[in-house]
Amino acid sequence: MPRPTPLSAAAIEQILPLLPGWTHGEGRLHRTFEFPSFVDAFAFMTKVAFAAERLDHHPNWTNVWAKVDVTLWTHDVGGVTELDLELAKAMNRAA
Ligand code: H2B
Repeated sequence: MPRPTPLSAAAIEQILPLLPGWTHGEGRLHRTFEFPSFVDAFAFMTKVAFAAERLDHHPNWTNVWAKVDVTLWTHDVGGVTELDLELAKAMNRAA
């Protein structure tokens, strides 16, 4: 399958209002999700795991108790692509 191409910083900034909570910098998208409990955070991560598998695109994330810190980029092209936007949308839906 052909790999997507990195989006320009200007294109990402234009799309960002459609992705509440996400910020952009240095070729990455970032959002911190906070939940009422560890179980809620883990349920979110489980939902997102299935979405990530469906997309064949996976988040870089860390979980500390009820917080999930997410950074998205497309590793093999070294920037943000449509796949990251799709995964960010899926994460907002899951939260
Ligand atoms: N996820 C992310 N974030 N970046 C990638 O480049 C990537 C991925 N590559 N998930 C996928 C898997 C690739 O390894 C498979 C073979 O398509």
